[in-house]
Amino acid sequence: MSEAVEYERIGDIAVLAANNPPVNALGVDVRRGLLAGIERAEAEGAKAVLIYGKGRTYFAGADIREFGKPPQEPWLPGLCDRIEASPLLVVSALHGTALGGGLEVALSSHYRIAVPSAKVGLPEVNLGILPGAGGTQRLPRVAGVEAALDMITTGRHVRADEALKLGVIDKVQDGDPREIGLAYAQELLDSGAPRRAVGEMPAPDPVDFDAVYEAVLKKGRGQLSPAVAVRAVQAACEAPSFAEGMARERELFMQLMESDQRKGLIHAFFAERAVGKLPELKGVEPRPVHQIGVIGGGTMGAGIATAALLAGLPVTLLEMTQEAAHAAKDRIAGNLAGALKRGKISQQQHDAILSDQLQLATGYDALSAVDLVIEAVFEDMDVKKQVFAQLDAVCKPGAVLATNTSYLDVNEIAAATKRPQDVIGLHFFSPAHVMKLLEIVVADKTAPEVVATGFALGHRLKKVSVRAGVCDGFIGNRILSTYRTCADHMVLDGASPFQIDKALTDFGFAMGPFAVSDLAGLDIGWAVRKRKRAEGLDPRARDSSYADKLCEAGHFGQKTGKGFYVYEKGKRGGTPNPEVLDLIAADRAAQGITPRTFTDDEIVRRYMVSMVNEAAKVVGEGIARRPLDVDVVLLYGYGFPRYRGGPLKWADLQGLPGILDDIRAWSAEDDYFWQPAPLLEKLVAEGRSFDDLNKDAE
Ligand code: TC6
Repeated sequence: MSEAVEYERIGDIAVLAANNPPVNALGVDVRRGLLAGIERAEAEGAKAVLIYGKGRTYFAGADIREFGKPPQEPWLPGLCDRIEASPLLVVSALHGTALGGGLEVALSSHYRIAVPSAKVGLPEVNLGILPGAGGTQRLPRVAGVEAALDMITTGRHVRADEALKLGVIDKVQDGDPREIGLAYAQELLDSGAPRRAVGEMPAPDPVDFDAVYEAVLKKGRGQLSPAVAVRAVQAACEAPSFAEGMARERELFMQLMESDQRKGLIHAFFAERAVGKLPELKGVEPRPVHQIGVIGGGTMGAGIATAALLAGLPVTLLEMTQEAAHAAKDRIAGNLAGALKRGKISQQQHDAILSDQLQLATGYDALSAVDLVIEAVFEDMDVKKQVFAQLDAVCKPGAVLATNTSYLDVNEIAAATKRPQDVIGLHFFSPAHVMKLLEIVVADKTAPEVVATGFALGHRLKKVSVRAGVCDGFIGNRILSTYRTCADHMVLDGASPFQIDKALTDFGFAMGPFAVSDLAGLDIGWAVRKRKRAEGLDPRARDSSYADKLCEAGHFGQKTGKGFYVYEKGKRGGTPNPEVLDLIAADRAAQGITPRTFTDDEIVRRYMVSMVNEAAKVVGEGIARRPLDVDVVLLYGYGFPRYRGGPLKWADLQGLPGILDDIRAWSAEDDYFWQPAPLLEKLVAEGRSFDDLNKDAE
């Protein structure tokens, strides 16, 4: 027997207990153990087999770390068929998360019981594959095609009560999985229940699979796995036999397994778990945080306060005046009403948060007892310095003093206090109670426990936290500024903002850069351009004025109803604003530029290559620790298509030499903007990839 599956005999029942922490992934040892266990139970004359998982869960899926490596026998589909074919009565007892290959093992068992807190699901499409061990063939047979399509194409986790209604499990009972499983198996034996193989059930009735395929493809914005999975479910209905349906599933599974999308999505899965693991934080204890202060109750401050309140942290919110404080409370109440509507909190929790957990204040003394304070005031260095000098005067020793600045120098802000070791940047993304990304900006003197406290807070607020160093814009906004500039250059040279937005949404971005500017407010970019011009632009840098003209006319994007697009009340999205084309034409004429045409492919290539080049500089300078940190920032803060894995994973998949060649070629037309990142040159010279750097850091 393998150690990953323990064998025990209780009367007529052979018990197979998986023991492969942390999530009982179905790696090769577990698969061998299950196969050996079934064979032994049959050889020893047991009448039933119980399969369950030790520790926190039943099998949470195939072992994702094995993907892309040579497969080792027994394969999961064959194992599932073998379990189902057993003449013994096979029962699975589920707790924790029975996902992917885990649910497929359960579906090959003849009966399934689960504890009420268990969740089941087939989330494979989120990893760029489809259920490849019979899930697309067995689930429709027990739950019907409609429910199976929903579960398989969304990958959602289904609670035990719903799974019971759908017929995915047979019984829900509180208790220890081993105990309830044993009792259920005995009950089935005693009642003479038949062996019940899902694969032997009749094929389910078909639906209009072409229509479902098209709808799912459209919803996936270029992601293929959910749509391909529809075709596998179709085979469950239409293939002449169960075995032929399984063969079709296998064929489609292998297609997806070979795809770049699978590589991108699995990179994203591990990258988002790796960002919080920093060697310098090993063994460093975060400082306790029981209550926090937020300074400034605008959209950002109110969003941060909401996120903290939803995580159960009491908040003291400081504003300049009573009126401003009450307006901030209204904003928070609006955010909480949204959370209530979406079922994230109950009415009782909503009321308790507003009445007991939120304190309003107008004087700094109110912050004397908080453990951590986040400043979200106007983006102006002098204002920030005054705030931090005041915090230094009133906050208790050891309190963490955080700024939510999105580009200002955190070292300079820290220098306004006598305790720079306690100062850190916590850069939330708007709306802060919704967006998952948190950049944890570590300044020169920030103490390790303060960094650990930032990560602990991020975890508590359910954020994906990424360490960043200090520079203008940190990781995300610095890279954004470069690819946004690249888009501006393409506009000057002949592409329209609308063509660029369309090319990039076709590539998979949630929105194009010009639609994003309209959403954020064109005044933000305008202020940045004015600041940079005031600081003095490099004479080699290209500049443009067409967007300034929109702002001068009072058009700030969605909030004023007009920007690059025109927004009509009550309608989703906008239509292109034709005036923009005239402004661009005037700008080109003033600069003596003769416009040329761009293909969509060239737009995407230039935009992506500029992003990769800046990202390589960010990693090379140590602003991001690893390429994967950049990838996670772009995935969670900037609408980057997850199935492409992030810009540096995309770069690896494209090939770094070709990217460097393009930068060198384009530098002939603009050698200021297209300066190759030294790290990119080094990797190409050494024949290495960004992923190699990720591995070096493990
Ligand atoms: C499949 O089954 C295909 C079948 C067809 C075959 C033919 N493999 O997320 P956490 C690790 S596809 C390997 O922090 P949580 C994870 O990396 C699979 N490792 O915990 C982490 O390691 P670290 C379908 C895995 O409690 C540790 O376990 N299944 C796997 O927040 C803890 O994970 C899925 O897609 C795995 N399958 O959430 C489920 N799963 O400590 C994927 C986890 O070294 N997993 N690890 O960083 C999840 O969704 C979540 O991990 C969870 C637990 C809900 C199971």
